[in-house]
Amino acid sequence: MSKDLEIIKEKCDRENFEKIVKIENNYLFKFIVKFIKLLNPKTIFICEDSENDFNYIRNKTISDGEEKKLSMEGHKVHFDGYYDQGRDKEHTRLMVPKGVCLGSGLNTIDKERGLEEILSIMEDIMHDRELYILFFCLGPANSKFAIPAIQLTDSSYVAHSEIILYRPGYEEFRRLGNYKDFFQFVHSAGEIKDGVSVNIDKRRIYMDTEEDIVYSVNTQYGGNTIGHKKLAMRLGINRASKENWLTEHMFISGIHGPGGRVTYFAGAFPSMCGKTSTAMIPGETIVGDDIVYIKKIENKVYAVNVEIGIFGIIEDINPDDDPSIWKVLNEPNEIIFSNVLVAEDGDVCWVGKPGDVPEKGINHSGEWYPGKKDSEGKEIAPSHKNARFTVNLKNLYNLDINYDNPDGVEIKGIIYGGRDSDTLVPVQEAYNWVHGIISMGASIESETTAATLGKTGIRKFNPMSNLDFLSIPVSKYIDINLEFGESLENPPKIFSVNYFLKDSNGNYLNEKTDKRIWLKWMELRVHEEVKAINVGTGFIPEYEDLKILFKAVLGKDYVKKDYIRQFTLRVPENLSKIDRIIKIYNDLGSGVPDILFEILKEQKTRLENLKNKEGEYISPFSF
Ligand code: SPV
Ligand code: MN
Repeated sequence: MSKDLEIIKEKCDRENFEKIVKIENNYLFKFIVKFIKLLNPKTIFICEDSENDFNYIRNKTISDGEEKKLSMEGHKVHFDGYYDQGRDKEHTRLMVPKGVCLGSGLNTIDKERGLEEILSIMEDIMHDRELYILFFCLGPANSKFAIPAIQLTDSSYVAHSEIILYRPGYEEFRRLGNYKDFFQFVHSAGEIKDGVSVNIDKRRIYMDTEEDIVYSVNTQYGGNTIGHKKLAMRLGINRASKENWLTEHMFISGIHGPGGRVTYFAGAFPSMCGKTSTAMIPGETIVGDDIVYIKKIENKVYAVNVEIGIFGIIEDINPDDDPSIWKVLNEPNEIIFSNVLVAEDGDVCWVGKPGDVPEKGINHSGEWYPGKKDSEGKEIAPSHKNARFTVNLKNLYNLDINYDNPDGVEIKGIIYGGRDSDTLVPVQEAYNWVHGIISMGASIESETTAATLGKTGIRKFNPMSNLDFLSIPVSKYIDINLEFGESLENPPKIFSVNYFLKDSNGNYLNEKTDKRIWLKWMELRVHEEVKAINVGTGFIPEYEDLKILFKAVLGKDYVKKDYIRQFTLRVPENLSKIDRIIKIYNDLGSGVPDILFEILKEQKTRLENLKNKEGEYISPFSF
C-alpha cells in the first residue's frame, strides 16, 4: 500500500477506505492526503454515486443542525448567518503568482500571501468534524464537455446542495483512473454555532487557477461555498481560454417555434435580473439556468448545462408567473429552502408569495415577527431578498428532452440582458457576431442586486454578466469571445433584451410576460421569418409582427402606443452609455482589441447622425 493510502486509511473506516481505493488515482490520493494533513478531520466519509451514500448526507444535515425538516415531505430549510447572505466579492480573490497581472476589474491577491493566509485559517479546522469527500461531473458524464471535480467539505448543507445540483461523478472518476485534470474544491464552514458559521470576519474564498483548486472558509452561503457552482466557473473560464471554448454565465432554453420546431438559445444576465425566469418561461423548455460550457463542433455551436439543478431566487415566485417552479415548490420533492421564513406549522413563506405573512416564525435573523429590526435599525423582511430554493431539474415538467444530451444542444441565438431602467429597448438584434459581442455582451451595465453583499441599485459594468467570475483579464476574455464566433460561417445571432425599462415616472414599460414575446420574435429572426427595422443600435421588431405574437401567445391586443413607448430609440442615453463603456475600456489599458473601440465609435456616429436628423427620442415608426 502506498504511503498516501496509509494516511487515508487512518482516518477512514473500512467501508469508506474501500470506496477510495477503487478509484485508483494517485493524483487524487495525493490531493486528499495534502488536505487531511492540513484540515485534520476527525473522520472521513467518501460519497459514492449511490442513494445509500446520498441518504447518509441527507441525514447528517438534520443530525448536525445545518438543515431542518419542514412540514412537507422532502422539504428542508437551511439558514445562512445574518451577515452571510450573498457572495462576498471583497474576500473572493484570485491568487496570482508574482509577475502575472490580470488587469483591473478582477480581485486578486499575491499567491504566496494568499496561500499563507488561507492555509493558516484552515489549519486543523476540522479536528472535531467529519470531512465529506464528494465526486461530481460538470457537464454530462463521458462527453466532450465533461470535467470531473471533487469537493471536500465539512458542511452537510454544502454536500447536500451539490448532490441536488450536480451530476454524480464517482463512477466517472473510476472510469478515468489515474487522471489529473480534475477541479478541486476545499471548503470548511469553520466554527458553527446554532447551525451557522460564526467567524465571518475570517471568511475567505481564494482561487488558484494554476492548480485548479479553490479554497473557501468561514461561510455557508451557496455562492461562496458550493464549489461546483461559481467557484468552478473561475476554473472553467481559465481552462476554456486555453482550449478555445467558452464558460459562460448563461441559461439554455429550447424556444418552440412554428410547426413543432425547437431552437436553442443561451442567455447571459447578471444575478437576479431574470435569467432563471427566462429559462423557465411558460410554453418553452429548460436545459439550464446558470452556467454553460460552449464548444464549436464541426462549424456549429453546442452547449451543455454544467449543472443539473437550480439554486434559484424565491422572492416573488407565484403560480401565475412561475407555474412550473410553483408546482415543484408545492409538492413533496427534495428541496432545500434557504433564508425563507418558516411559520410555526412548518410552512414556508417568502416575500411575494400569495397569501398572508404569518405573525411569527423563524428566518435568517432567528425568531421573526413583523416590524423586527436588526442591530442597525433596519427592518427585517420575512425572507431575505436573496433567499433561494435548491432543486433538481428532473422535477420540472418543462424540462427539455436534451437537458442531459452528451452532445449538448445546438445554440442558434445568444441573448444578453441587464437591469437597465433608461437606455436599451426591450429587444434588439445585433448586426453580426462582432457587433453583438461588443455593443451588447461587452457593454452590459446593470444595476446591482442583493445577490452580492453591498448596496443595490448602482449601475455597474458587467461584460457578458461574467465579470464577477472572470479569472483571466477582461480584454483577453472579450478577445476570446470575438474569436469564437469569427471563425464560424454561420455564428449564432446575438440579441440584447431589457426587461427593466421605465418611463420618466419610474413605471415599468413592460409586463413580466412580455419576455415570452421577445423570445418568440428572436426565434423567428433566427430562421429569417420576420423582417426587422435597423435603428442604428441594431434591428428591432416591426409592430405588426409583435401584434400577431402578442395575440397568439398572450391573447393580448398590443397597441401602437405601447410599441412606441417601449421601442423609442433613446439617443442621449445610448450615447452616454457608449461614452461610459469607451472610458471603462480605455481605463483597462493595453490589450483591449482595437475593434472594440471601432465598433462603439461607429455606433456613436450613427446615433449622432440620427439625432441631427430626427431628434433625441425617435419613434420606431420614423425609421
Ligand atoms: C448568482 O448570484 O449569479 C447565482 C447564485 O447564480 S450564486 O451561487 O450566489 O452565484
Ligand atoms: Mn448565477
